[in-house]
Amino acid sequence: MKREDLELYFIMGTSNVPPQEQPIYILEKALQAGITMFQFREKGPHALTGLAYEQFARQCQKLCHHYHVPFIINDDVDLAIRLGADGVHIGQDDLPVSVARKRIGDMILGVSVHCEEELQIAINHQADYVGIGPIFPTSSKSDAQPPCGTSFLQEAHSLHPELPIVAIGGINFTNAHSVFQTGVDGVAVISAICQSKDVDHTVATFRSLSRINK
Ligand code: TZP
Ligand code: MG
Repeated sequence: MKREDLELYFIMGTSNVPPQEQPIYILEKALQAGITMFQFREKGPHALTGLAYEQFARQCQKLCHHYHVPFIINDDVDLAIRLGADGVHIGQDDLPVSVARKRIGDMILGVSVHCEEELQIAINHQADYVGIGPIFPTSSKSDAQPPCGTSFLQEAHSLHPELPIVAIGGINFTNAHSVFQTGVDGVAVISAICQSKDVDHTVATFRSLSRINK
């Protein structure tokens, strides 16, 4: 993967989208507007299952492919292999990084980390990038750890300048600048895009905030 792909990483599942909206349309608007990576994260109370889950994943994959944006699957290594996704993202409660790496070969592997020890394990097992967060309070992940602020981002980036890092959790226009200032490669967002009244404007604003700090 290119580290620029992390600049504006959009994550979405059915539960993240307001009831009057169609998830696939939000993804298409976000792709048209210029998101740089997409993660399929089908979790929570209204999550699809079975065939509907897989069909929705395939639809999202097709759209991402059309816009040349990497398509990453959250947690579900089997689905990622079956679909030939561009990559997988796992957290600390999923399968071990070493096992995921063996199973997916050279697909992109992203790992959520919260401390230096987890970071080092991810690096040792050839994670392609790490996600750090929640940086700020978030209502999109019910089992999120307490917000950690930007200091660990700064530390991780200075200790491992070669490692692609994306920040996640509660990131919006007001606080994105403080995140980009740490030198990380990008921001991952759910609600900022899923709940946006103007996805074009939202995407363009995040991308210009990123450029200001380059
Ligand atoms: N992991 C840590 S925070 C989070 C995930 C998946 C949710 C981010 O969503 P939002 O709406 O951008 O705060
Ligand atoms: Mg997970």
